[in-house]
Amino acid sequence: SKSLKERLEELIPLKQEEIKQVKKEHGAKSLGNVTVDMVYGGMRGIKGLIWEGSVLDPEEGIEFRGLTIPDCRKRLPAADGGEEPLPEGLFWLLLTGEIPTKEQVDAISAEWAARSSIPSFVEDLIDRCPNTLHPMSQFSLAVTALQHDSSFAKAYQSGVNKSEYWQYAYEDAMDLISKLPAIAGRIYRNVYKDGKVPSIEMDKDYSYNLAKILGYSEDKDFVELLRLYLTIHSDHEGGNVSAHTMRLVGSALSDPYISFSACLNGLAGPLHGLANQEVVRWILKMRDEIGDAPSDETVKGYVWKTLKSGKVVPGYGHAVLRRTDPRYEAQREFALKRLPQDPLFKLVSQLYNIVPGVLLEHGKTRNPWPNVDAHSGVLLQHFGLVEQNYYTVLFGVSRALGVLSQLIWDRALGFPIERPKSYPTEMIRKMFNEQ
Ligand code: FAM
Repeated sequence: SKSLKERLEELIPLKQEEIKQVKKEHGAKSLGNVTVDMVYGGMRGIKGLIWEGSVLDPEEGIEFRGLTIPDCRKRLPAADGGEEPLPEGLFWLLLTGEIPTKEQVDAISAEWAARSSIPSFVEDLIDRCPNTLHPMSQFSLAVTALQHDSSFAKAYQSGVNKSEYWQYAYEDAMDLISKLPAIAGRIYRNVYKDGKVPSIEMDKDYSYNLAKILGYSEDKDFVELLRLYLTIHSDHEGGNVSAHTMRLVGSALSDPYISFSACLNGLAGPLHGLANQEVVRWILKMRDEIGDAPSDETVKGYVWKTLKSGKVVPGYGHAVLRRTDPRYEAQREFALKRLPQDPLFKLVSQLYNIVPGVLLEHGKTRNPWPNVDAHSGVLLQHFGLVEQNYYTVLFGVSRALGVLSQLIWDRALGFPIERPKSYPTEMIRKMFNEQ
């Protein structure tokens, strides 16, 4: 059967042709009106990006190349003896739009393991970070340092033809994804353990190896959780902060490493990927204040206290979604099956019954339902990975699959440098006062 790169090579000219046709037929049509409110409102609702891998519907949630999360859990290959999809398969799906065979997925696992070692200067760099430097900052700086070996940057310097850019972007993307467990694992071991980093097993899948390097691979349920986790956090269409940062920085032909490092810095914001850390902090604080088995009324009081002190309830709300995040639902299903009695999971469930009502009564939040981050942390806590400042690193490992697959397409399709128009407020006033 075909390798991923061979299949991609076949698909690229077809997509280039399709886009040529779409532009010819529909190029001059309008995708909608842009109001002044939208421009001040974080560009919410402005249709301004092409993103092939996934699309987010406010009601249906995320679809990866047309597959919902339940579809992916059913149809993507699982590990031998496992149930959850292997993220290797999701990566194949994101890149090609096709569901790979188990054999193709195994080939990706083997390739990623084979490319996994990191240069010793990057190890030294991570080792020299103080334990007090946030894991996301360490992650981002290690990824930047990997740029040392970027084939894309070298090819650009040597003046390669732009029709070949995607091939170098592909090689960098594969290398970078492969090296993330070694980086993420080293940061974890340095900050929270004794700094000794176990080696990767060449005949094991990506999630197993990440679990091993973190120190949790003996628990099969944890490895399964990681497979699910890495699959569902991968992609969430193009406009979210991390994905859009990747697109924007990559559009200057910055190589995949420094583009992804920028993406990670966006993910590290508390309104975006860092929310998973914030959720656990907030729940543990709640437990300290009101105990393990609080009444609904006491929980309600705690939520109101958060809102009245001018803070957000982390893990709730979404810029696009208008229902419970299917990524939350998938994690809830996992918990109901494998850890139904876990006390923190019970608190999370209780919050699910209470927070949306409070947010509705509060009356500001457009979407009162939980997002992905409301659930992920308590699952990790259950398996002993209790260091919440580390959680966004795992989100970052997963997000690499989505943003790097799109970056390869960006280069294959010759997408131009991004350059939207901006105005000062004074010009907006003049523009309309004079009409
Ligand atoms: N708690 C309290 N207030 C909230 C809220 C929440 N969970 N979610 C939204 N609001 C407020 C929001 O701050 C805004 O207030 P102001 O008018 O005073 O500025 C108002 O409700 C309207 O906001 P919105 O239109 O409903 O949401 P946005 O599209 O502006 O923002 C989020 C979306 C996700 C940034 C926002 O819901 C939020 O801050 N949630 C908590 C943080 C969080 O969980 N982020 C993770 C999102 C996740 F899916 C991810 O990116 N990984």
